[in-house]
Amino acid sequence: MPTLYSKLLNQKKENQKKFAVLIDPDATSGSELNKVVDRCNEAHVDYILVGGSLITNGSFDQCIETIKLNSAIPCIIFPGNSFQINREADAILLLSLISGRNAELLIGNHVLTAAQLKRSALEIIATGYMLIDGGRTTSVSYMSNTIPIPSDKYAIAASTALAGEMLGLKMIYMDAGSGALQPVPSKLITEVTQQISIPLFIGGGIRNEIQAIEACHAGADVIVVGNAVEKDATLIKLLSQAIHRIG
Ligand code: 1GP
Repeated sequence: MPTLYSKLLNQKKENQKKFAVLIDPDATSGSELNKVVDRCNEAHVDYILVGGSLITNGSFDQCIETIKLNSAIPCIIFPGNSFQINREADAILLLSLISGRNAELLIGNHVLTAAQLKRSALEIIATGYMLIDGGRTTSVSYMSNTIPIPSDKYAIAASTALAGEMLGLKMIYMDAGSGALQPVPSKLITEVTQQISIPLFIGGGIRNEIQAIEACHAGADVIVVGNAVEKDATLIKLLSQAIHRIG
């Protein structure tokens, strides 16, 4: 069976654009979660990401269980912290927060969880995670105790992504943070894609088809949307169609 990562590489090679819905177990649970999963199935969403900066009410494990029971869409953990591991998911983005200088998030938490991850059957996708300033302080910036890269510092972003690739990371996820006022700017996406050859996920603050299409044209391979589809689940279909029309 091809791994999710080998599929991602093929998709990138063929210039196909993919759409991922991010589910935060704190914000979407119970019957609401079932509805969102149904909509993802109907809209042929490519990936469902699960994670949150801080889960207080929702159940992470139950969320994964519900998704796996009701959908064949690959379920990928996008962990907000090292507690968010569940072997029923298909893969986990092993995030190294390369835009920051918090050693725990660059390597510390990975050491703590490595043995557990090895025992699980999860596909591990080593990911260079880069926070980009999206116009306001986001939960991830506060919780990670790191400063995002300013959104007009193209060379810093491009060199950071390049260094990540040179270190052997398998993909880059540039995130303006959940609920960002402005998504990652197109110019910055283009500058980064000119430097790297690994797949690029873009998320944070994408609210409509125009922004999603712009990010794809700029070079994103996978568009991730959370907040906007939490507020209006009908967007799932619109975004999926818009992104898939490109490639
Ligand atoms: C956040 O990239 C994700 O880490 C998605 O952001 O919730 O703003 O869509 P939004």
